[in-house]
Amino acid sequence: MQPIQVDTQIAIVGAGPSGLLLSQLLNKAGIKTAIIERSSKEHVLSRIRAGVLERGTVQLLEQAGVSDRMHREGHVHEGCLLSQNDLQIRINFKELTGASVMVYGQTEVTKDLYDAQDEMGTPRFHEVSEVQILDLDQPQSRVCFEHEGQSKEIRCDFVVGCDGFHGVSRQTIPKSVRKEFEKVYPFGWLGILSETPPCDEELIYAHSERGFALASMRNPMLSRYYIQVPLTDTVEDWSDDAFWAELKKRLPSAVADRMVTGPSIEKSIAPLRSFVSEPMRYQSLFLCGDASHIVPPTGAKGLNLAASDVHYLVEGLIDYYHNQSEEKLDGYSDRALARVWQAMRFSWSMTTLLHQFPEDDAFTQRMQPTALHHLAKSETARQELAENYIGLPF
Ligand code: FAS
Ligand code: PHB
Repeated sequence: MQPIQVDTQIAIVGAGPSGLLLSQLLNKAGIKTAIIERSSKEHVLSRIRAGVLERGTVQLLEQAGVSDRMHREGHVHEGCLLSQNDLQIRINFKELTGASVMVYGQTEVTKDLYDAQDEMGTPRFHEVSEVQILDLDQPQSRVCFEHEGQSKEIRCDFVVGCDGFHGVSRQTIPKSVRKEFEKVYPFGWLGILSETPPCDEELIYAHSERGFALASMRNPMLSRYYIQVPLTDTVEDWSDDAFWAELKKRLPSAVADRMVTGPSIEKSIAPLRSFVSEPMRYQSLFLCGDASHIVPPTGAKGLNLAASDVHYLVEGLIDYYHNQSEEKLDGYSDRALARVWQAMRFSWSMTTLLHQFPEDDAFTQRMQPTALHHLAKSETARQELAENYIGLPF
């Protein structure tokens, strides 16, 4: 039986932040899209992930017309803290760069994008399976999939893989074409969400001999905390009491003393890796976000890199459809990768600076507190960290 046909200009695989933001910006420019997503909308919205938006991402969400709730409920942060036992080092973004970041959860960004895409009436298929990306070397490409017991097919000009690290789109690029770079870290992040007031007004990235910890937040009554754990640990190994006790040992004592603890409403362990797959274009297929690259969350770059990829690709597709120029599309991969690698370096450097690496010798371990003490004394060093944290220009 013939598959049910859907014709559009851009087929998007994946309805996470990359896919939804790309679709929203293209639709606002009069470019038609259709999105397919492996999971249910509820499952996508149940994910607890990033928390910090760079200024470029905020501007892109404003351009997409989905920033009202973010400006109402998000929190502008003009700095963050790094700590080493009881030493607290404030990185004053505003003073050092003139910029700030927005603390507003990825879950909320995704919710706002879903609402906007529902208003646009953009075709979106959830809980699809058997996804195949075909005819990338033809004038019309095809994305075939199963949906609600039927075979369906999107015919389009271009396909954009926004399907994350475990998606199908990167694998569609022949291995002989792909060049991959990977560093897997020997630890993970155990994260919890608790309906408690944050322990500080700003984020605290904590170095301690016991391991890394991060104190973050979502709103004045919703805190997000992480501690570095061995890869062999599971969520079941960590009771709430054990988590709170360990977290307090890794944060400055003044912070630990004022911390309000409570039951976790979400608890998960995420592995950490640095990964890049080049190129980000193959014939009529483009990759955006985690489909092409993964950063350890230490630099709060994952979601923000997805945003800059989308920005570059939208510029290219608007030039193609509105000005019949392919120049920016041809330059997409190199342009996006240049910024990806800068974020890779920063995320790797923050991870290396702040985590305990079991294999490190005593000398290397001494380099971490030494670097942190330099950061405490050197405005230049703090400025370098600040300009990367708030986000390099798109
Ligand atoms: P996503 O992975 O978010 O979305 C991809 C979508 O494609 C998913 O909905 C998936 O279901 C779908 N998909 C996959 N295969 C498919 C197929 N074959 N067909 C159709 N759909 C398919 N970043 C930070 O900045 N800070 C953090 O603290 C942070 N924590 C994270 C914790 C975890 C556990 C993970 C996995 C990531 C974390 N990240 C963090 C990074 C994260 O925020 C990503 O950068 C962000 O989700 C990237 O968005 P997308 O590129 O849309 O990929
Ligand atoms: C978060 O709040 O989830 C968060 C914030 C900053 C990071 C990583 C995670 O670097």
